[in-house]
Amino acid sequence: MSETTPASAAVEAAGEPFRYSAALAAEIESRWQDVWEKEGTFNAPNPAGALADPTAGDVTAKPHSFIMDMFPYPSGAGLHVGHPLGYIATDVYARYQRMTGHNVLHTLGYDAFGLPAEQYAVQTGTHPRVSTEANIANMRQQLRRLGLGHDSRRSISTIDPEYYRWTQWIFLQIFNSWYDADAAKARPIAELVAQFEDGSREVPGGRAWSELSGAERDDILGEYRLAYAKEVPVNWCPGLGTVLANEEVTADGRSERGNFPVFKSNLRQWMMRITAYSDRLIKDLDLLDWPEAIKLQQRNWIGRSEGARVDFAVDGDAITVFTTRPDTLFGATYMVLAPEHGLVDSIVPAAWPEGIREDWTGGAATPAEAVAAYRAESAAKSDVERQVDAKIKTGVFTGAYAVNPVSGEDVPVFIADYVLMGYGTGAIMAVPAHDHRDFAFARAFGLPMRCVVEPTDGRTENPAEWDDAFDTYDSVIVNSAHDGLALNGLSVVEAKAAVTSWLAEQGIGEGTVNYRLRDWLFSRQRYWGEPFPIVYDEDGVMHALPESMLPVEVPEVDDYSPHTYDPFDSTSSPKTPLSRNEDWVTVELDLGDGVKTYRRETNTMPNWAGSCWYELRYVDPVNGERAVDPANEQYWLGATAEKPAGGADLYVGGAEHAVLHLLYARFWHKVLHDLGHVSSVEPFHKLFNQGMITADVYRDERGFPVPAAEVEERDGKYFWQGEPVKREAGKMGKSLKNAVAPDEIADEYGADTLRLYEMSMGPLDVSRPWDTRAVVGSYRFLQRLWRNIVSEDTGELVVTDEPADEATLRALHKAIDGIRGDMANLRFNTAVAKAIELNNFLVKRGSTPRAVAEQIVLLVAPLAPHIAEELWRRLGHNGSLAYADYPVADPAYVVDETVTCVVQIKGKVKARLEVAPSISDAELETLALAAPAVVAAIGDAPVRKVIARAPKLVNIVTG
Ligand code: ANZ
Repeated sequence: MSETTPASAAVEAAGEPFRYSAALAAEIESRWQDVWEKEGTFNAPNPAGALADPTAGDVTAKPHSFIMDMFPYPSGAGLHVGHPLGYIATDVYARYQRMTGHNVLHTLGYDAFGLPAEQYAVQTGTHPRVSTEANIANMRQQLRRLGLGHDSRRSISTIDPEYYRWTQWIFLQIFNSWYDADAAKARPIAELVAQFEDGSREVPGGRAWSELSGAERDDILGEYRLAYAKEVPVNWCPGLGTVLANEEVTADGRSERGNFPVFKSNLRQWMMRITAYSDRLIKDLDLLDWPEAIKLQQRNWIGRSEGARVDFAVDGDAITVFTTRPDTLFGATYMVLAPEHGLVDSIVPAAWPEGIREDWTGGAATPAEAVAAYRAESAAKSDVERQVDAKIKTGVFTGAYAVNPVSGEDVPVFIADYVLMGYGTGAIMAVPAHDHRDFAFARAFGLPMRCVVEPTDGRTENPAEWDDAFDTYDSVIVNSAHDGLALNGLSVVEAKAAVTSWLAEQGIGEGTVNYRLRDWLFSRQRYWGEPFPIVYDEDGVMHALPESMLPVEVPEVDDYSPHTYDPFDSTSSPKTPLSRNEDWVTVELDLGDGVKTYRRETNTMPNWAGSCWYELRYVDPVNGERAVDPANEQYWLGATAEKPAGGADLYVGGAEHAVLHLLYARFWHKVLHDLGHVSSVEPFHKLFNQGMITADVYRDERGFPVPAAEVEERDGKYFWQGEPVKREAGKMGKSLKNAVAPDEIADEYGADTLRLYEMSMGPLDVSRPWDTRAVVGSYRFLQRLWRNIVSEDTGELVVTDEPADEATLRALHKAIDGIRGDMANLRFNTAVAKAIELNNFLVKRGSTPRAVAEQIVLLVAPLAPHIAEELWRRLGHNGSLAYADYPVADPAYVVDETVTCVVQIKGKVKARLEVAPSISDAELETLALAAPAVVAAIGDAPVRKVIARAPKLVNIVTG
């Protein structure tokens, strides 16, 4: 490295030879980034395999730390300053960890399959791979500029065939396994087949395994596999030609993208049996160091409810309901089925019963017509919309009556879309007196109500006089006795138990646990995703491809667009983009019984797939033999006393991933654990959610955002192109025209300033407003730091060789002590404040002893690594400080200085106390009165007056 590079020569020529300017920062930064890259400074050695480093010694003997960010989707818009907040924070932490002796794994990959690239391809004809790779290259460049210390050898991208080969391999592991509820773990499907074969497990349907055809066996195994294909109700969007996840459907039942109608339709889809893991996904949260709010969201999402199943007889059949309140069974005065419920058609009578209320029929001539019309209406609504309280009062009577099993009364059966097919059994017993939705529905349809839980809030037992349901658990049962069953006087809890066991005795119900969590819809009708490693033979029987045939690569095609239909044609069904490639779809393969013709599965995996296991690949990114070598997995992710379930040491990302990604990744990890592929039970030990960077949004009179950068302020009012605009707080982004690019700030001040500013804006987990004008504060700090060490005129060092005096050592060691604690606990904003304080102390002092200069450089190195490297070198060190020891405080200088306080009694000195200079009068008085010498001197004499003059004097008057 030469002293004067061409860039710094240009700076010198400009007349500010050695001032820390944007130009100097730019030169230092790019030079150090090159050094780091060339020397592989941030490459972390593995214990085994290709990334093992024989020169690194025994890495297993060293503490290690695996620090992860939620990896980005490489969008074409590039980054704004809000994106790297978390990446900078993890980098600061990773650098700190390296300097405290850890082997640190820190890298960043790309989550690169997904719809935007595919849509861009449809619009422009650019292949999604081309645009995605260009976006990745651009983002890499933007991130490199920030000086992030990533191990670039480990930066995977989910679209690399060498990566998705293993995504497909994991799919096969999941496909080829089942959940053994008795063992509470996944096991290979071959073990289930062996049980069916030897008769140790009864084959569903009662026939012998050997008598079944291949297709019949497939059907049975499909009921067990953890990945299975099944006809399920889905959100079908003909206008987009694809099935959508619930999250992609708006509250009014339209596609979030494109605003097309979405219909509920039954289609054959790939599913993942995540529900098998419900209990473990809840229980193991206790082992994780995650924000409580996120744990709670996961628990609620899984939604474990204890209750009962109850059969209501109807027309020779039975409707089974799920209820969490079996204690209120006597209060069930009607029933509701989800419109899609399978029993509806068979219970509907040919004609309406005599004297039927007109509003129960929906105006239809027959029950069948009423049902058909209502179904069509509700198919157009999303689940969210169906659950909105205000809209629950729609429904129609089916014309049928069921029998309440405890009271023996006939109760009318309705269909209404506030009951969802996907929850419980898709049927409810309605207890209007004690359930709010049922109350509203009963009021709307004039249905009877019976109070069965004694009101405790002063209301009467007559629901006709109520405004709303009474839903307490904390009361006793009333009006609930008939034949052999009497519940009156029992508490809710007692009554639940009594009813549940009575139902079981009668054979018409049982206690059960229900989960809100559904199996995961795992197929998409898209091009730009991982193909499934599945083919079908001529009989339509499904075959998993052997590992040797992976990866199944995304084929080259001319047309990526999904086949779309008339947006309102709910009877259409999707045709996948891949299915149009006959050459690819039809294959000749030898799957062990000679070459045969097969058809490939043409759905692709959802974009969640790649992010379900990337922590494992970071650990062993170039392994061609397996997804991850157990030795490497065990080393980086294995369980320890501090992380009982194992997992990455730190995972930083946005709280918006509280459920889907974080549940899916946990689920895959557990399956792989059960099957013996990984030792850890959980993927992420500590989770941290960074706050968002917000920014002012300016809107014109019509409410449209205007470019924030062009707004002028005059007398507290805001104007854009002369017109007044309104200011509000908002998210930073392109759509609100308030995005600030990191490159802009780096150009103006350097990347170190940007890093420092982002870290100093506030606590990491709190959202913070961006203020470009405030960035200069961080810049000035770095300038002062530079000036304390390097002459702006000559470029020579200005540090002195004198030893540091007591006051300087105190300032230094207090800063070290505080900053270490802040670094270890991700409190970077206060770490920055302490570094600034120390630096200001040195400014006031007028000169900087070399030993102190070295320490402050090391202290700020994780935050502003380029300037620190440069100063370190100028201070005479060779090579990078990335692995230098982080300063350690000398406790002798950390304890507060003390002053001597004199305690006098009646004017005579009786004791001397060493106290903190900041002590208050009251504290000092208490201390003085408790001092043994003082206690002895006072004896029995009454204390008349104490005058404390903190910190030096206490006068006690006795007698
Ligand atoms: C009778 C009853 C009486 C209920 C009462 C509640 C209060 P959680 O706790 O969320 O699991 N339910 C069951 N299946 C449903 C479905 N598919 N769609 C809509 N609602 C459904 O909720 C369980 C309760 O939600 C069940 O208990 C059932 O109403 C309703 F005083 O049964 B309950």
